[in-house]
Amino acid sequence: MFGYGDRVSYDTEALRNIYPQKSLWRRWNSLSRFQKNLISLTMVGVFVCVFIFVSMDMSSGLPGVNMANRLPDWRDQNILDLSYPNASNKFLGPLGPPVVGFNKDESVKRGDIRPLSREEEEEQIRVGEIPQKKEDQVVSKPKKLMFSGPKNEKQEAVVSAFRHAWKGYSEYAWGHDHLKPVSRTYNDWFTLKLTMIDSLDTIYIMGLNEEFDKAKAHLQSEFRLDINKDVNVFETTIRVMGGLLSAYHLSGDEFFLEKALDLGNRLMPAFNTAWGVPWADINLNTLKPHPPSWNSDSTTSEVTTIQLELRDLTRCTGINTFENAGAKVSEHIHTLQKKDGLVPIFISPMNGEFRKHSTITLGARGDSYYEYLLKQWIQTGMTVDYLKEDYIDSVSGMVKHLFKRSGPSGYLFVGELASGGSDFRPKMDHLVCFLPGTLALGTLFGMPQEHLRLAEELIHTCYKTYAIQPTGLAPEITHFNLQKDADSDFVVKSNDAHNLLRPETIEGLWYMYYVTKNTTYQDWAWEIFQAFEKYTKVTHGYTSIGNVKSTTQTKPLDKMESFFLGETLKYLYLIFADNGVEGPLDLNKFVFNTEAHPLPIYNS
Ligand code: DMJ
Repeated sequence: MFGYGDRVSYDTEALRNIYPQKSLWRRWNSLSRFQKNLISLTMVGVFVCVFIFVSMDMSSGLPGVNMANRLPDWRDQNILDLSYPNASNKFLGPLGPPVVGFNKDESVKRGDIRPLSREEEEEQIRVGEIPQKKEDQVVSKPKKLMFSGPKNEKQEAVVSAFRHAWKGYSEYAWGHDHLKPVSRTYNDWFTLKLTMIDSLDTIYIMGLNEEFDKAKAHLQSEFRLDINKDVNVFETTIRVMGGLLSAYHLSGDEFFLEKALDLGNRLMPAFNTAWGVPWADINLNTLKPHPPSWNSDSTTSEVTTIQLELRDLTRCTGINTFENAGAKVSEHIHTLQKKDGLVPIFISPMNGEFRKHSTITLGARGDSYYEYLLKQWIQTGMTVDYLKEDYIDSVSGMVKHLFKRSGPSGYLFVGELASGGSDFRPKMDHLVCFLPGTLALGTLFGMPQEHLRLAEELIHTCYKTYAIQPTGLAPEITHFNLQKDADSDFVVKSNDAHNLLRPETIEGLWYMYYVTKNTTYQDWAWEIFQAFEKYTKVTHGYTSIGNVKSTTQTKPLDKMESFFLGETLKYLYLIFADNGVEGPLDLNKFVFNTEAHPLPIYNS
């Protein structure tokens, strides 16, 4: 035993044999204090660097290497679950093909990522593949389309509204997501230049060539997709990918396609789940997908409202991955049990199941699932039967469970089923007003005439939600009275009395006019347009308002949504065209995505 401070004597020779490094110790002891400190500091520095490197996300690259423009590469087996269907494409360049892979193991947990086996890979490719289309896929190459600008006073009025909105955006929010027209500043949601990209095709269709060229020049020099930002997969697809693809189809300019492809590549890791149901959000730089902070599930309408854009991207590039990823989600949801064709609004990307007891609605989080059943069927030249069948079933389900009449006037409206389908609520979001337009569109492709009759009634109800308010503008949500002897059909709670400049009713009016040629729909659209002019126009643009129930207390919310330029003003312009058909925008040739971006109809 020896105590603290005792000197210990060693057989140094023996120790030197056993622990030859002991000589290092002796050398260390012979160093000055300064030398020791220097070496210690260097070692700590090296340790810290190694630690940072190891804990860094591999997809964000090596220090000193500019990863800014780097896309996932099929060679990077360590970063993502990879599988890549054979496809050659001129846009791949040095970045390599996009990646997507599907782990079919049911027990897979978030983060459990493994490469697919050869058999799984082949099966995956088959699952999403549209028959006839294999290696010999024909790549669609658009010709530049010509639009000659407004042809009557009403179209001119809409163009000057657009110019007013665009001026405010150009002056105070140029290159940002949204204009705040009251405070004369901007708001960035995803930092993806949303208003600019959502507006490109509206600008083009209105014949505003100078504005189009200026926006394109800005995008060519400033638009980057490798931003370190979590974005919503659905919103980014419908607004940005949809906007870029549509600009490509109208202008024929390949710059827009290249950007759409870059975005498509960056979104693909979100689909890397057991059943292909994508995560709601993804970081466009780290390429890490994840659920939103408030919910572990994805939203049903979101995961089913990306297919038009992904398919179009495939048809334009020849890369099957995008269409396969979208088709896989639709095909999977097709197999799930529904309530007479109606779907709950949440679905798990982990197990691919609908969340039990979630609401069934044609409003927020449910709406465009139904819209894209029909529109995908149209886009594929009416060749994919299950889409048509699911759409027809869903309309029957709506009639059976969601359509009711209000008291005292008997307006047809669309309610919701809460608690997993057992509890009817007479509540209708403004968003539901996409439905008459979709029903009318279907009848151009042979859907039952009964759908048009329903559409006529529903668009009338939607119009009424505007007309009965003192401002002539609809609230975000309307409740309906079910009693025949009620005082009024409509009840608007103060929390629901805002108007976000949404397009759905104008959209529905355009489809109704296009299909029926009944000019009453143009008259109603003009009335609504006048109300926007009167109550939402401000010096530097148009603003959402907080209260449609008062003409003096409209409570401007200081935000101009990108869809006001992308959709609302576009549909207003279209409805005042002769017969509702603006130049080459014929509904037998184009299908509009849910953000009003026209995409071509294919024959399969
Ligand atoms: C748009 O972004 C799209 O139309 C989407 O499908 C739902 N809502 C907004 C506009 O209201």
